[in-house]
Amino acid sequence: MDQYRIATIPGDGIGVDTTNEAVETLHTVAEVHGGLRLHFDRYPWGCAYYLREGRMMPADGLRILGDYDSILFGAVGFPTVPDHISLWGLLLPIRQSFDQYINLRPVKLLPGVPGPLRDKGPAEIDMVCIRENTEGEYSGVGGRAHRGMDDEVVVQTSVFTRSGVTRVLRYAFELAQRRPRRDLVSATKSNALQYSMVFWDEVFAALQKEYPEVACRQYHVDALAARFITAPESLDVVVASNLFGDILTDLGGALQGSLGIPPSGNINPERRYPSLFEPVHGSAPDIAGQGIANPIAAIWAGSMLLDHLGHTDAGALLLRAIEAVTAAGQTLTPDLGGSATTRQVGDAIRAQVRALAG
Ligand code: GGG
Repeated sequence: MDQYRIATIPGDGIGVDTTNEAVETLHTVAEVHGGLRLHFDRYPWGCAYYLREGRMMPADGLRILGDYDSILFGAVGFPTVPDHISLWGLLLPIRQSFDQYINLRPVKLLPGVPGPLRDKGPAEIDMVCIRENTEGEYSGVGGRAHRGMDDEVVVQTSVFTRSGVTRVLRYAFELAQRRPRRDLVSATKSNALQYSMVFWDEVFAALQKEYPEVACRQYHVDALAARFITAPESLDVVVASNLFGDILTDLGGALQGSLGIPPSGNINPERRYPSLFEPVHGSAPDIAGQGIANPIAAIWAGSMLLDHLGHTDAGALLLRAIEAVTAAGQTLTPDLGGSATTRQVGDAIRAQVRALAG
């Protein structure tokens, strides 16, 4: 029996509802699998915690999380706390401290889900985006001086290191090499960002020599955003800096029919630290507490977690169960045009897990 300890941080808003469904569904997968035991500990950190304690997580929060095999995260952010306080108080310190430098985000239109693009179905929308996750525009370097004065000055610095850029691009080459199309696209903006993105492009070009079998292209990120819409079928693996990747993958979520669908893995490939799995979506305060949030992104994040733990059979089973529910089209939340609740979609996926395993 393989046993794993998983920390769950449901966080804020709909993160609570969708994480509950993900945990229950992972229990179901473990039950039908037979050789897998998952133990979950729940940490109620987030904006409500901040209002009580004056911080988003306890001072020893990272030490606590460091003992787990994996982390399942919901969402962070609520109107009661400024967004930069909540994000920098919880999610970004975890990504940086645990060196989760890969943010893996599949962009795949699931069967039965009506995508927003005419003539582009599941065969055309099926790529993987890799977002650099610990530096770049999210380095957190900068400052403000002369606050509120006429001569106020604000600096926010992007930091790109050779080791940081090389490792994320290498990961992208390795992934592209393992996929049948062997195709890799890099997002740049080296016409305007003459230091950081010229450097990014140089490292990309140097690595190409090591992976001659991978076909490589690069696009300025604005043109690439347009390509996501006009020709998504031309994209297989896309690699981007932290902010570019964040923006492109929200666009990717829209291509998938709803931001309630895409998952993401914040991965430390060397496994020196636990990796964190979460839906791409945020806390959606407008529908929080209504029980109608789409749990698919959180449950799919659970499938990625199983893959990362080495149980790719269990991860694949869970993804097949999600696809069976979307293909049937009968139990969908309002973001996908249905009227089902979060709970009903979770139940439908768990029923499919049992049916497919049996
Ligand atoms: N579940 C993801 C989440 O809560 N995201 C909130 C957010 O604003 N994230 C910013 C980012 O990933 O860059």
